[in-house]
Amino acid sequence: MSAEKLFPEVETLAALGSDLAGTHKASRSEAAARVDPALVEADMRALERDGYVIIESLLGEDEIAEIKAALAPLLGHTGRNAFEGHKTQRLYAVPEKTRATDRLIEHPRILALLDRIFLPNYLLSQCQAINIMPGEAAQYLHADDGFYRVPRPRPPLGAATVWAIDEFTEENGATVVVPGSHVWPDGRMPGEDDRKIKAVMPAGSVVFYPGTLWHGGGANLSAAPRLAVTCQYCEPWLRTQENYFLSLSPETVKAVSEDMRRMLGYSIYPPFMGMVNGMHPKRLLDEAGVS
Ligand SMILES: O=C(O)CCC(=O)C(=O)O
Repeated sequence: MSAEKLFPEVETLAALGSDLAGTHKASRSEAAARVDPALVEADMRALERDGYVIIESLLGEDEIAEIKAALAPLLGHTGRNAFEGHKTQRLYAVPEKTRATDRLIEHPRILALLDRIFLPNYLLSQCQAINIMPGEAAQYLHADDGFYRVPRPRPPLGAATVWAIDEFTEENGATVVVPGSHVWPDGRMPGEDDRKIKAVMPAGSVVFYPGTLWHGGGANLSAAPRLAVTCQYCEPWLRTQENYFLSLSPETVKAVSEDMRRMLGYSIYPPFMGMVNGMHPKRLLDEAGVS
């Protein structure tokens, strides 16, 4: 399958002729639309070629410090199995617990890529903090959207970011990616001979990859933890990993931006997937006086 077909041009909003919503039409992020198209194009070419792109230093020192301070008291128990990592702290349902990471979830540079890859009104599938502690073994390699049982090779059904809140180094558990594995067919798994790259990057940087790319958390051979925040997104017609529809409080929905609300389920996949009592879910916000 050619690279172009892996990232087919998604329908424009205007082409979404089946959007029957009268008031709350499908929409995209205004901030993402303002990102320099040359940057988005370069990121897309890297994604098509390699299956991942590292975008360095998107966060300032103050932002990193704020995220660290917000996450530190929330991080506690370690993983329950080898996938989560027995020496890895994982914090789930992050949007319900802190606003400090919203800037990662809705970063315009990331949404600009998602706007190119997915249909309008794509969803946030999960957001978690991952703190890999010293002595942790490498996570087994996997492709994030493998649980959607649609044969590969195919366009991605999900996509992920891993944000380096601590610097990612060769030793401390930087995400390991398998370049080019996003185009592999079903049944092909990474072997010893396949090239693997550690996403070494300064704090405040992000590695972005489609859900079809083989990757995993690295082994932490250093003496310090490696803190990351990962956000995953999916097509608007798929089930999300975290069930935000049930788990978000009204206070959280009130506090987040329009872009976040849309990604958290206050949106439909036209013509009506996601409706509430036959109406657009944003009617609930209208009725509650949340603008
Ligand atoms: O922590 C990382 O670098 C990646 C973790 C990951 O891929 C996962 O938990 O699904």
